[in-house]
Amino acid sequence: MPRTRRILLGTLPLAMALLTAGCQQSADNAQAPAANAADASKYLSQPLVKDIYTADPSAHVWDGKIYVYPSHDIDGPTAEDDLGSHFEMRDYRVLSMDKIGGQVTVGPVALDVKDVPWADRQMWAPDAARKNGTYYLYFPAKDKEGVFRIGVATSKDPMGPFKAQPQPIKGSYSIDPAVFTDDDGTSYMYFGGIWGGQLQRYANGKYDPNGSKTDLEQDDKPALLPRVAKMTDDMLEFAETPRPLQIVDEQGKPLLGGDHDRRFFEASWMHKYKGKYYFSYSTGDTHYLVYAVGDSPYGPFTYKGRILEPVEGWTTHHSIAEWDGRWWLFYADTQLSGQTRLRNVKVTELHHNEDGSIRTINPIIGGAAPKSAAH
Ligand code: FUB
Repeated sequence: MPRTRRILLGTLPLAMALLTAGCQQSADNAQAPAANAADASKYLSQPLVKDIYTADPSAHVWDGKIYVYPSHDIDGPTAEDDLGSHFEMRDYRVLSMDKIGGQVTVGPVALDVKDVPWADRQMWAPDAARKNGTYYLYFPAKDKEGVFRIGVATSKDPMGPFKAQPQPIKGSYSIDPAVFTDDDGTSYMYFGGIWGGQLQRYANGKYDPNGSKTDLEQDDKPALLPRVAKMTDDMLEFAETPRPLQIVDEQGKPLLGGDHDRRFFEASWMHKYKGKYYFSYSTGDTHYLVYAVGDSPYGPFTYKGRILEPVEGWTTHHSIAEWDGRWWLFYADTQLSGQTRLRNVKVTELHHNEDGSIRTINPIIGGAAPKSAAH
């Protein structure tokens, strides 16, 4: 199935969407999204910014302020395919806000692919971390050979500009880095993604350029797993060889490759709640955000359920952050454009139940989000 899922849109003018946005914005050199006539009222929340396209939001709260590190979507010439070749992003812009629902500032270019010596194209989903007054931007990009690596860039300002290290992180591969810092100050990177994210091409330990374009193609065998590695004290390298992060069902059995409703696809995120580790991710071609819970940052993690039903657009990618004593889900859909390659980030409240489970969110008001709608 191609990584494309166009939607039919209504006929309301863009002005209506702007009126119901609930957020203002400021931006340098902003690229205005095309007008879209979607009925804004059917969405659970509205785009955080409307003058550039953004996706894959990684949110952090630093000194009481909220910073969001998204992909910066652009309308490139490449046709849509299963490898995500149409996600042709070339730079990053950081969003910031003093409070949820407040004015959103869109920063200037924080890192451009032309300033990353090893990178060639496709600046995909980033994340950021802070340590000892330095901010670290982690990002996947294809190198000159077309292989995804993960790079790191540093700045003294959370909005950037960031300066990239000359080489990708040694031993890094695939996409979607998420860096989690535990209460003891140790940081871990979670990463990986199948299909266009190339994780399946490392099935035998090293990159196979002729490897599968999707997954292991063995539905009755354990699914491919995300990776985790502890970071070095300087946050610039892996302190150990990345290892697979086990995700099992309630019986302790590994999720299988054919279990597309639950198996890992991409978009790793980690948050800690009441002493438990919550690893969340996207199921990709079934379009769910789901989560699994464990007792250690290395797992194993037991699958627990869905966080978000399918959004409009093929991809779904999120982050979870605590602000002002409440938890928030940052996610994205294609409300503004109706096109998978041109997404817009959003935020909505996330609730943990008494038993630690997460209440499933439906991004469409009153929408049943039937599985058939996700294909
Ligand atoms: O935005 C490009 C890619 O699409 C991301 O890296 C994936 O997580 C998916 O959102």
